[in-house]
Amino acid sequence: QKQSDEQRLTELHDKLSQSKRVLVLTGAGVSAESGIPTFRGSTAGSWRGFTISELACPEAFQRSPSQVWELYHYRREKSLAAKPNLAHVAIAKFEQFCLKRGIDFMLATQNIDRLHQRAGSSRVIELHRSLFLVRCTACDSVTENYDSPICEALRGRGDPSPQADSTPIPEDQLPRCAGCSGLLRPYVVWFGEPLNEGELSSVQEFANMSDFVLVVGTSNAVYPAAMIAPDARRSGAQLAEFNLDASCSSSNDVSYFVAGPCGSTLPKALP
Ligand code: BJW
Ligand code: ZN
Repeated sequence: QKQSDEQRLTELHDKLSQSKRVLVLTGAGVSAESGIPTFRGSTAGSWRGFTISELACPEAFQRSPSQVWELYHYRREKSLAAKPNLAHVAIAKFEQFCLKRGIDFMLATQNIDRLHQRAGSSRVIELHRSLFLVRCTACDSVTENYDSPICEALRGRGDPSPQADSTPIPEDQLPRCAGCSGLLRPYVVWFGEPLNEGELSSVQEFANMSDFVLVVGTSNAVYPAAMIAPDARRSGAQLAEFNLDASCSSSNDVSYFVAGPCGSTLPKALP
């Protein structure tokens, strides 16, 4: 069994080097080995006992901008302190390999932590945007923001334990727009909000013309990202999936399922 797993990996490695077009689609599992908790599955984190769908929505921000900012402040600081792991590095190296060989390559991630870019990936489509983008709720201007902390009132806040101080921070002390002083929000894609249509369709088109789609560290529970691989499969792409847990498959028609931590499996599979 062990030997045949190795043989499958070698076979996948060879097929990838002979491909013309490859899409890599990643989710939270790719950052798990950097110490960033996932949303679902055995590596899931929790924040004050809430589920992600309770807080990652416009209604939660309307109800309590302080609470939602505490959560995103916590995740910004955690991501800034984290380092890319061997899976991020293997993907960045694979992009360079593809560039040299004339293989068309695209990386689309659901992650908002920017660890792919920090590992050296240069063309990254951030389907759910980024922890380091903010948008003004008054004038709609979007800016990049790496301040740590993002505002003084959030310093030391955001502790994930249910016993943490959750006294609301007054709105005028939350992150504000430099232009119009309106309230800023994290510019990530919350439930019920559309993904960037142009970016999504460019990923879908690319996927549907790919020889291979590599699905890495995602539970495939969130749409429309969860449709990309099964759609590509119907258009003729082969799927290779990398997950700790075999029950997370994106499609029942995966050519290669590689179980295990992707920081160990990806470096073996990717040329
Ligand atoms: C490892 C590992 C290791 C661990 N190695 N593996 C169709 C059907 C039903 C519902 C819908 C539908 N279409 C739309 C919806 C509604 C909704 C939705 O999908 N709901 C589902 C819950 C059913 N979708 C939306 O609302 C989307 N918007 C939309 O559709 O808009 C339509 C619209 C059009 C026009 C006008 C208005 C609206 C938006 C979805 C946005 C999701 N955003 C979040 C949070 C925001 C950013 C943030 O705070 O982070 O994005 S949700 C959260 O889940 C986050 C993630 O990107 C996303 C996906 O999670 P991911 O990456 O798969 O992580 P996990 O934790 O689920 O899985 C980790 C996996 O890794 C596990 O499998 C582990 O086993 C594995 N793993 N360690 C390898 N070391
Ligand atoms: Zn503004």
